[in-house]
This record gives sequence, C-alpha cells and structure tokens, in this order.
Amino acid sequence: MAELTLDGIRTAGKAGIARALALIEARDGSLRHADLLDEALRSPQGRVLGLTGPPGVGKSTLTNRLIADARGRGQSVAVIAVDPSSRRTMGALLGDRTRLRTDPDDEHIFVRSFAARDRLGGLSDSAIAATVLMRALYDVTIVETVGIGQSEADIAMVADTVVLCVQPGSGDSLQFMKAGVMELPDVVAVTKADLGAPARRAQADVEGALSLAVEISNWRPKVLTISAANGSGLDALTTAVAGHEAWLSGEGRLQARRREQEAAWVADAIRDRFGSAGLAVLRKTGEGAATTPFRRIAEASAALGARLNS
Ligand SMILES: Nc1nc2c(ncn2[C@@H]2O[C@H](COP(=O)(O)OP(=O)(O)OP(=O)(O)O)[C@@H](O)[C@H]2O)c(=O)[nH]1
Ligand SMILES: [Mg+2]
Repeated sequence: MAELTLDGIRTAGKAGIARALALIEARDGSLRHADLLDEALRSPQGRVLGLTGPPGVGKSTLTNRLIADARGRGQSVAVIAVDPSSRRTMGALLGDRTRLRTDPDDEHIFVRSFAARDRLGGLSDSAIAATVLMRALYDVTIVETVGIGQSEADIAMVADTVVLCVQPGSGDSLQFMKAGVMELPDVVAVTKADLGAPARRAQADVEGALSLAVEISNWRPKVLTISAANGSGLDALTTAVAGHEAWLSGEGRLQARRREQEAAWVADAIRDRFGSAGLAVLRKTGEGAATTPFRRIAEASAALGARLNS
C-alpha cells in the first residue's frame, strides 16, 4: 500500500490520515504500520501539548481557543481527544465530549477522538501511535485527556509540555497538595477566571502546594488563571507554554524526554498484551531487539506470542 509512508499520507490529506489511523487501531499487521510509525518518530515536525484535568474543567473550550490561535499564526493543528466514557461504534464515539467546533474544510486542522485504555482515562497504544503520526504531520498536536490523580501522569508519556487544568472552588488544588510526589505539570491553568475570587484563591493554593514540592528539575511550573470564555490569560498561557518549550530545547532536554517516553511505550505495550511476565521475558532475552520502538513492539509481540503458543 503506497500510502503507508509519510509522503503518501501527506499526498492523500485527511483521508490518508484517517486510513492510517484505522490501520493503527485495527492492530493487525503490526509490522506494516510499525515502519510507518518509526518513520514518523524520526521526523517530528511539531510540538505536543498535553491538556489534562478533571471532567468539566474547561479543557475542550480551551482547546477551541488554542486551535483558533494556532490557525491565526498560520500553524496547522491536530487534536487527539481521549475519552474514558465512550465506546467506539463504527468509527465514531458515543457521547463524544470533545465539543470542538472546527471548519471541516480546513485541511490544516485534524481532530480525532480515541477511547481511553481504562476508565481512569489512560492513554491507549493507538492514541500514543496517533500522537506520533500527528507530530510528524502538524505544527501543533494537542492531546486532551480527562483524568483524576494518577491517570493524569499518563499524559507525560506523549506530551512535550503538560498543562494541568484546575477548576476554581473544587478542592482540586487541595487534592493537588495531598498528591505530594505526583508528576508535576509544566504549567497549571486555573480555568474560569471570569468567576473571579475563587479562581484567584485556587491559584494561590496551587502556588502554595508547588512551593512545597520537591524540585525534580530546574523548571518551575507556572500557575496562571485563564478564561476560555472571555479570553483573559490566554496570551499568558501561550507565553508560558512557549517558555517551557524554549527551556526544553536547551541542553538536549527535549531529546531526553522523548527517549524516556519511547522506552515507556515499549514497556507499556508489552505489559498490556503479555502482563509483567511478558515484560520480564522482554528484558531478559531482548526479544525484538530492533532499535526503533514501534518495530521493537511489533517484533517482541510476535516473538512472545509464538513463545506462549508453543
Ligand atoms: N464561566 C466559564 N465557563 C467555562 C469556561 N470554559 C468552559 N466553561 C464551561 O464549562 C463546561 C465544561 O467545559 P468543557 O470545555 O466541555 O470542559 P472539559 O474539561 O473539556 O470537559 P470533559 O471533556 O467532559 O472532561 C461548559 O459548560 C463550558 O461552557 C470559562 O472560561 N468560564
Ligand atoms: Mg472535553
């Protein structure tokens, strides 16, 4: 199939992407699409922005704004929305919560929902693979996940920059403080700033919590209040995200972050299919010793599958 190269997909436009994603989701012939994904991995074009936070905090409303901003700057945008509540039927999500309004004729916007791995909103292999593909094709890829507590950490498996959305007056900020050693977001956006005092209080709470957190890098997470309703704070958010991206670009941090993510995908994919026993075999025998992560997943899956059936 000629389209299974990045150039083939670019030529076919959105229809080509949709076909590639269908193949990724079908999980068959995994070697066929492993080479496409490894090609995409080698040619990242854009940045990946992860947006996470509890249900109803305003992630999709913010995503709508970010899409418009990026298009205003002439950038192309892809959105991967991960939905824990929906089951997939005939390629469409039931009860799709993305609520995104985009121009279907704009070739430079691509939006796709994926069912979550589990009810906590974890990222499925397909959503991870789709993000890698989108990153090679679009200037900005936004990954929106719904999460509470631990499942929010999953977004760090694909995002260059993680924005945690916090709802004013919800006690999210308290939960945030209690979580202690949770993986820190790069930027915290207290949403619905148009509500006034509760948003400012939540901002102060989160800042307080962060000041107690153990420093794991020399990036200090920024805490902002934003309103996707009236647009306040959105420029500051864009500046904070750009600041984090600039920090990442230094001293090989972006490459290091992405290498760690790739190792996590391989471990996760094998654990998902073969359990921790499969993971142990992978580590001990070096099954699927291919150096590129998607080929490694495909080859190790084939080898482990054959082993289990023999
Ligand atoms: N006042 C106010 N309401 C907002 C703002 N942003 C979003 N909302 C409202 O909050 C509700 C949820 O917004 P969504 O953007 O769908 O939230 P979400 O986080 O994507 O929700 P899920 O995808 O269901 O997790 C909607 O009723 C929005 O109109 C804001 O800036 N101010
Ligand atoms: Mg949403």
